[in-house]
Amino acid sequence: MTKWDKRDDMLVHTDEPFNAEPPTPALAERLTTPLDAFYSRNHGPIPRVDPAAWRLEVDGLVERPARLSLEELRSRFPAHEVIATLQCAGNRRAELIEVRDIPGEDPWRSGAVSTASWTGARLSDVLSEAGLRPEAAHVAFGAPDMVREADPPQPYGGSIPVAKATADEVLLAWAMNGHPLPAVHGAPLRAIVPGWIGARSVKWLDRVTAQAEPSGGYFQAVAYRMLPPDADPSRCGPGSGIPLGPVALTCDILRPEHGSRVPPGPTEITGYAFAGDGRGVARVDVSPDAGRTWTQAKLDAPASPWAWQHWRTTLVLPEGEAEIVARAWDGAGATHPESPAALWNPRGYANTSWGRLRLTCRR
Ligand code: MTE
Ligand code: MO
Repeated sequence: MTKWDKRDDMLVHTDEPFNAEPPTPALAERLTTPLDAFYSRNHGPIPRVDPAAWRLEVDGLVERPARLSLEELRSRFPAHEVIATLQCAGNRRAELIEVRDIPGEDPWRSGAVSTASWTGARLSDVLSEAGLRPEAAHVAFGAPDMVREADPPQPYGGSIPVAKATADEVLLAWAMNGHPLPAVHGAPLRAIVPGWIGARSVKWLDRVTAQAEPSGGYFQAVAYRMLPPDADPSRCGPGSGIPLGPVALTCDILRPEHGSRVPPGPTEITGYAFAGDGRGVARVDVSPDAGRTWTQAKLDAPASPWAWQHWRTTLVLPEGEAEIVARAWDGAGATHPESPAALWNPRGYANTSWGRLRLTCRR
């Protein structure tokens, strides 16, 4: 085990702050990702929060502000379990960097996506006990981890609109795959915003604020926004670009591992597709020859509207170099772009291009 109880073969982008992703075959085995393989994305140092001293402040545009201990949260509100996939907006940035460099951002490969069953109280239950005022349009999340890279340095945070905050699937979670939340994943409590970019699922959550406007903090107003390709991020002020929320339809290949060598002949290809905000995946197509011919994959039924769906197919691969691609379709008959070049953006977010796997087929 390496740092933070992760498996030895994690690809660690940076130690401080800790940013690590598993090799993708580790994501193919089970619907829910084992804790030691779950990716972790951190902007600052991982705080060690004393659960006995910790309190959640509920404030802002509410009738009855509250200060809740973990015990109060667990005893006063019914516990719910939601199987949800977290995907970092920077997942697969490495492929965007191949198109054009993205200085200062980690080159995440295909492993910044994982799924867990989360247990906690519904944010909507906590908000209705506090009494949301009609002017409340957004719910902001606060955390104690100071991020030096932010401009100006500030604790991590973000917000979601009230419509999402009061939806049944959004949790204040204290458990992950049936275990108490590990420190690296936000102990004692984190927000889980299923179907939205991982950045909104704020860890070490200590404040929930109802407000009229989205969070003005760096991670909502400046980062995690889709800038136009000709923008210079260092000159883009707060509010530039498209704020990222729901995850766009995407599909990727998990096994065999990218760049590996397999014998020619029948090869099982496994991957996932995910349609973000509860939309569901209707079909996955896989091509053994970079998109000239296609075959339909066998797609698992969704375990939850908020979780990825695994798929598999067997392709007969000839000797030589193979380029396998995979794409998904949603219930509206929409699919996603073929190439990372079609999606390149200055901060390297939301690369939802076709899953692409290069293999060497040799005995
Ligand atoms: N919450 C805090 N307090 N600090 C952070 O740096 N990173 C966010 C989000 N919540 C972050 C945070 C991002 S960008 C992602 S993708 C997810 O946490 C990653 O969650 P994980 O580390 O549990 O996989
Ligand atoms: Mo992220």
